[in-house]
Amino acid sequence: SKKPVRVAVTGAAGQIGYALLFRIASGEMLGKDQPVILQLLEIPDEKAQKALKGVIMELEDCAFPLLAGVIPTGDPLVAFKDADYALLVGARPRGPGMERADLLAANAQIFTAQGKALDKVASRNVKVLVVGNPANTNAYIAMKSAPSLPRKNFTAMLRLDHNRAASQIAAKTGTAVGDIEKLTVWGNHSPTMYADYRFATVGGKSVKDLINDQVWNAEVFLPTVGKRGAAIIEARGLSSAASAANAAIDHMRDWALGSNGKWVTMGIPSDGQYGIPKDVIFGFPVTTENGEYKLVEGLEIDKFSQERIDKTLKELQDEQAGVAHLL
Ligand code: NAX
Repeated sequence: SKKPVRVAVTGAAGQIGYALLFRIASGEMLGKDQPVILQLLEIPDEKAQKALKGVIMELEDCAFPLLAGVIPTGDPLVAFKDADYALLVGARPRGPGMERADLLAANAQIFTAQGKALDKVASRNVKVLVVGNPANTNAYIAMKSAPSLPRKNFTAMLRLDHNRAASQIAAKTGTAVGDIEKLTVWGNHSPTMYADYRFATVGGKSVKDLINDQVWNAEVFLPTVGKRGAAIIEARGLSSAASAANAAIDHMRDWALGSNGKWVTMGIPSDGQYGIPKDVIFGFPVTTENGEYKLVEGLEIDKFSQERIDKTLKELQDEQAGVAHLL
């Protein structure tokens, strides 16, 4: 049987953690033949560590055959030790009266420390997914704080936006969501993201031709996908958790095991393609194979799309500028 791999998860006692850990331990992320050791980070605070213990008791009670060990900790150097995968879910949420700059600064501190810890102790091939918001900028900070690790190891989660877009398109066209291909979401994980179905197909047919309604695209589809997180909070009284955990599983599974030629969306450090400056962590269409992602290049960007891409890029560059003095 295979040697266990080490999967670090931060914010492990939070609501996404609770929807995520059991699926990783059951083999849904890395395969039903891949044993895992979970290395779970929570803030050192007594209450958080106690809640984490409770989650671990439940993990034990699942008797997952693939779960080869669980390490709870309040120390990033322990959590990331030899980690093959790191899912950075824990982040500082915006509190009452907190300004955007305060939020950026609080998270810059967390992701600088975690980036440094990854740099020091993680596997040199560690695959990092940042879920905690602002996800793209947090991934950028972690990447910049880990200079001895390859830049390409750092990614941010745009997959929830991708999956939300796919679901809206399936509903609009009366098709099965699993049949939709070549969809992508450009940019920041925020309401400025640009979900782009111009290249998408369903059952071999063009989604754009099937919908054939630019007003729906601009005035219904994009706002619905962009504001979906807020709509979930409004309905549930809590932010998306199961769907976020599901997207994290999708992102890591495809990265590790391959997408079989299918396009998926990942937030990855730009190398300058599509006019996105180097190092900006941007949502792009990629395919994945043999543990590597590959950007889908050469897509035509029309005027409408360019405006959307410029807008989401500007927001990301403003966020980057807001943390530049902290790096
Ligand atoms: P919760 O508040 O339920 O859980 C977060 C957990 O992280 C808490 O238990 C907290 O103690 C812990 N934590 C905070 N700072 C930490 C640190 N420095 N080290 C280790 N643990 C730390 O939030 P949850 O609903 O689980 O959401 C987690 C993050 O995901 C939030 O930042 C949220 O905004 C973000 N999201 C990102 C999404 C995406 O698509 N990229 C979608 C869903 C979600 O909103």
